[in-house]
Amino acid sequence: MSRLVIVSNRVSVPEAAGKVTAGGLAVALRAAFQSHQGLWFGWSGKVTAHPASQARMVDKGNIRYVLMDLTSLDRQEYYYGFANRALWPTMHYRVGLSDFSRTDYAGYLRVNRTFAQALVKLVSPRDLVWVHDYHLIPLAAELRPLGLSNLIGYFHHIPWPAPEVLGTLPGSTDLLRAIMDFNLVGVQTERDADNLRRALTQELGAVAQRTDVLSASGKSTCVKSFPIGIDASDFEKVAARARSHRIVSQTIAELGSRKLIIGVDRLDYSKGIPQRMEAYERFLLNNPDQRGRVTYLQIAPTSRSEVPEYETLSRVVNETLGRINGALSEPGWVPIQYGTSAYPRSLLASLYRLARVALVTPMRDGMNLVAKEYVAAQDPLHPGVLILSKFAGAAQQLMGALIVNPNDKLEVAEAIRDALQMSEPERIARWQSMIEVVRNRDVAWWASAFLKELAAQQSGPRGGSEQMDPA
Ligand code: ADQ
Repeated sequence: MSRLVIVSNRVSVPEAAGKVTAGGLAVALRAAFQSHQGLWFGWSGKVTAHPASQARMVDKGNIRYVLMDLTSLDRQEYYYGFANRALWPTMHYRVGLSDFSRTDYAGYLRVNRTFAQALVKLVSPRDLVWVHDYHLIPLAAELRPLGLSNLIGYFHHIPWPAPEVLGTLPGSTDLLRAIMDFNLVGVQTERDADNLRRALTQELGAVAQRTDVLSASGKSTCVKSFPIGIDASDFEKVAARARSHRIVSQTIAELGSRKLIIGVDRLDYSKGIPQRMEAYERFLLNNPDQRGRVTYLQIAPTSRSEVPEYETLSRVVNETLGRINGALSEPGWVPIQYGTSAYPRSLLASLYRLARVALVTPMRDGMNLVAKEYVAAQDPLHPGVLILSKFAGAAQQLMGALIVNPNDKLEVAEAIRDALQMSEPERIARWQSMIEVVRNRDVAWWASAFLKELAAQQSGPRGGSEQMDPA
């Protein structure tokens, strides 16, 4: 069997990740290694004045972790700058927040080139190379001129926006050209795949060879959707275990007969946290009998706090929270409880199971694993209700959720009311339809479907003659 080489912005070595970090990517990528030996290459998370051009290696189990350090300028330009201040907002349709800088873009390309130069020495001819996420879109285009003709796949974890939106970002046509150097490009939903195919056709004049395969300038690439999943059976098991954690017992004691509404998200403007708090406020204003009968717990670990837009978001969330709690609290009851800690999976699973309603209302989201975790954590005899944004990739799969437009606070408020009033038979029927998808399309399915499709692509310098662009 061919070796697997995974490349992602951050590499999470099991011991180094001893403390809990928010993010399902590490779990997902470890699933990919279950059936392959291989390498996991990327940034160590460390910044040094003079990083070595050779990577550091750590062997654990069947994985060799290969770690690169960055300079502080690299981190500023590549990571905080182009990836997180230009690409992230544009890909999430927040064009107004996108801040393009030519210097940051040059830094982004420089880090991709440095990674390619270090990586090329480590790849053997039959290895499958799988690159992850928007930090590394140019990586295959940097690897090809160094002579790497292996099959290279790319998975895009965040939304791929409509061509008109992507087109607002300077450099986006170059990124599309770079996409053509991957043999397979995986996205979360059919909508994302359609957006990317349209962009390749409109901007590069790519021609469809087969339904999913597009060719341009002698290169061809396959664009397909592979909705990412979670380790459903493990999550179900963890959630069903006794609730021994102090925070869980305290939550149960404090709730009494109140119903729990839960939100769990990285503190990111794409997640719609202030808008969600205001929708909950609208629910309380429209249903005064519910005051004191529900508690909304929002867990939102801080992320990317060095990026100015995230600092602003943190302030807005705190102001919104303070205003709502100040206006609506009563003796013995606070409407919204808010925490920013990262929690172990088992604790999150127990809290999901306690919650009658989950509010997963991002303004845009590639998939949203919290929605799937919430479904997997439910008690099959007394499941809760998922309220899910139509703009999360998960909404394409979880039809049993109450699907809402997060921009419409009244609609979300009414969904909260309906969820709290929903009969048990309806909750069970909706949950059963969702758990089936969560189990059948789990993370192992996702990794193996992608890798199977990658291995089925044609290798060689860039496709055989039948895939070449006739033009
Ligand atoms: P994220 O934007 O990080 O991922 P999401 O898919 O919801 O969003 O994953 C978040 C993960 O972090 C979940 O596994 C959740 O349990 C965990 N998490 C959240 N809060 C936590 C806390 N307080 N403590 C511990 N863990 C916490 C990106 C894309 C998504 C896409 C994923 C995977 O933005 O759209 O679903 O990648 O492809």
